[in-house]
Amino acid sequence: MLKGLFGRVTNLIRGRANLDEELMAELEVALIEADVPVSVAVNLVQEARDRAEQDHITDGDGLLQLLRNIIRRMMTPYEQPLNESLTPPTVILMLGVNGTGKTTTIAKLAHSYQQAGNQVMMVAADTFRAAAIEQLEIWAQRVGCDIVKQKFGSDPGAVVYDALQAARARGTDVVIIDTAGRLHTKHNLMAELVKITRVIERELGRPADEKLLVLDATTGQNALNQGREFHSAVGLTGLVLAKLDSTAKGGVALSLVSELQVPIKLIGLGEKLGDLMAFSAAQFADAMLEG
Ligand SMILES: Nc1nc2c(ncn2[C@@H]2O[C@H](COP(=O)(O)OP(=O)(O)OP(=O)(O)O)[C@@H](O)[C@H]2O)c(=O)[nH]1
Ligand SMILES: [Mg+2]
Repeated sequence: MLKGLFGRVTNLIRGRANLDEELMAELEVALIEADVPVSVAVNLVQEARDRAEQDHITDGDGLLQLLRNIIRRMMTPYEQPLNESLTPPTVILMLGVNGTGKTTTIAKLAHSYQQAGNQVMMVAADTFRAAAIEQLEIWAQRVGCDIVKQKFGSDPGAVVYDALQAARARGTDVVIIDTAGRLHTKHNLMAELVKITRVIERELGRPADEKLLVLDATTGQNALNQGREFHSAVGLTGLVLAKLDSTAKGGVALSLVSELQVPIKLIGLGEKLGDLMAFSAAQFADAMLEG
């Protein structure tokens, strides 16, 4: 499902009989064009050059394997499982600007927790759009999980408060909260999200177990800017890279971790309930540079 994230890089190198400086320069350009930040691309190529010399690697396929290893090592610290609370419920706050894939990711995640035998509750705290509440309801029905909602326009903090009370009363295992991706202003949005995190902290006596930012992997630099803003506002615990099935520019993942130093917890690979995977550095590196 996950492949060819570095299509051009792979095609450039595969089958080359020897490695010259021209190829290394082209490699750097191809990495940058796949959304790898310039400084990271320069370091990657330098490390590849040094190791190729050390290990007497002289052809393209050997270089591809080298790059896979380097990228895997770079990404491994950012491969971490979802935090789960020892005292239920585990609370997951899903964040992200509009259209990145929040609601779809919530549905996929709820499905996966349900399949594993957990009792799941969705929380409709995107009260800014009436359609957002309806969408989440449809997903909750499909997944067969609980949902807590209020009227369109109600206070999201109050929705979350009610939901946490209900989750305790019902013995819910996992609570997944949908939030708005857009309000009248960006300032209002961030203020509201911070307020939600405070309600959770007050009710649980600890922060949310996960504050996940959903990013659209096809948006490159925008994803990075969103990452910076949300991280500085609420302190993210992880990233979700949605729509990785729709891009040949997987470099955004390298860019995000090198800049934010926040783990990538999940990746989205399509629109169906089953299209969600835990992030794996090894799989990612292999997919980026297919053999
Ligand atoms: N190909 C692909 N499409 C996805 C993926 N995740 C979500 N989508 C699609 O992206 C679009 C937006 O997804 P939503 O889940 O509604 O996004 P959202 O962040 O909740 O958007 P708002 O509620 O408008 O803020 C939908 O058409 C989804 O089907 C994915 O991993 N791959
Ligand atoms: Mg939504």
